[in-house]
Amino acid sequence: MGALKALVFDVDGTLADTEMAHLAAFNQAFAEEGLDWHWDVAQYTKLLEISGGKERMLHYWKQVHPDVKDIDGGGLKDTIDRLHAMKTAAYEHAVQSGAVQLRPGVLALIQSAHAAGFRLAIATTTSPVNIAVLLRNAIGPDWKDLFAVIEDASTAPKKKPHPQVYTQTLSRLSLSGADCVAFEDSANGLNAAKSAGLPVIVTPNSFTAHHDFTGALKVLPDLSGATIEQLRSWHAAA
Ligand code: XBP
Ligand code: MG
Repeated sequence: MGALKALVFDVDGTLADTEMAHLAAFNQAFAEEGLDWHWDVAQYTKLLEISGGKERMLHYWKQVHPDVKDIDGGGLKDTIDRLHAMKTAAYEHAVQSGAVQLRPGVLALIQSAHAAGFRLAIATTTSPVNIAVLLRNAIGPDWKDLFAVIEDASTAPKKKPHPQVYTQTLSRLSLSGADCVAFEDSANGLNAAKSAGLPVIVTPNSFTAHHDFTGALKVLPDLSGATIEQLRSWHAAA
C-alpha cells in the first residue's frame, strides 16, 4: 500500500448523529401531507437499511400498500418528491436551529488533515442542502474550501451499498481506493467504500451499532483523539 493521500467522509451518522433529526423531519412531512404514517425509532432503525430518503419512503410505501401497482408511475413519484421536499425543508430548519452537532473528533481531524496537506472528500447519499446546512453551521461559510470533492445524492443516484458515490469520488480525485481512507458509520457505507477499494474506519452510532462491520480497517467508538499519525499507520497496515 502506498502513502495515504486522501480522507473520504460519509455525512449522516459519521460527521454527525443526524438520524434523529432526519426521523423527526420525515414524520413532520408525513403530518404536513395529511398521512397517518409515523415512524418510531425501532422502525426507523430498520428502515435505515434502505439508503436515501426517497428510496426509504418508497420502500415503506410498498410495505404498507403492497397493492399499489404504479410504483414508477407519475402520481407516486410526485408524492414521494413532494414529501421529500417537505422533509428536506424540515431537516434544514432543525439543523439551522442547532439540533445537530458534529461527532467528537470530527472537526479536529478534518482541520489537522487539511493542514497536513491531505485531500478531503465527501461521499454521501444525502441531499446537497443537508450537507451545506450541517457544515456551514459547524465550520462556517467557507466550509467548501476544505473539500476537494463532494459527491452526493445529486451526482450519484445509485445509493450505498452501491459503490458509485465512491468510484466517482476516486475518479474526481484521480486516486485509487488504496490511496485513501473512508469514514463510515453503517454496513451499507462500509460495503460501498470497500467495493470501491477503500480501507474503511467505522464509527458506529445508536442506529448502526448492530450492523456487521466485517472487513473494516478499524471500528472505533468515535474519532476523538484520532491523529494523522495513527491514520497513516492504520492505512499502512491495511
Ligand atoms: C444516509 C441516508 C440519507 C439520510 C436522508 O446514508 O440514507 O438518506 O437518511 O437523507 P449514508 P435524504 O450516511 O450511508 O450516506 O433524505 O436527503 O436522502
Ligand atoms: Mg452514514
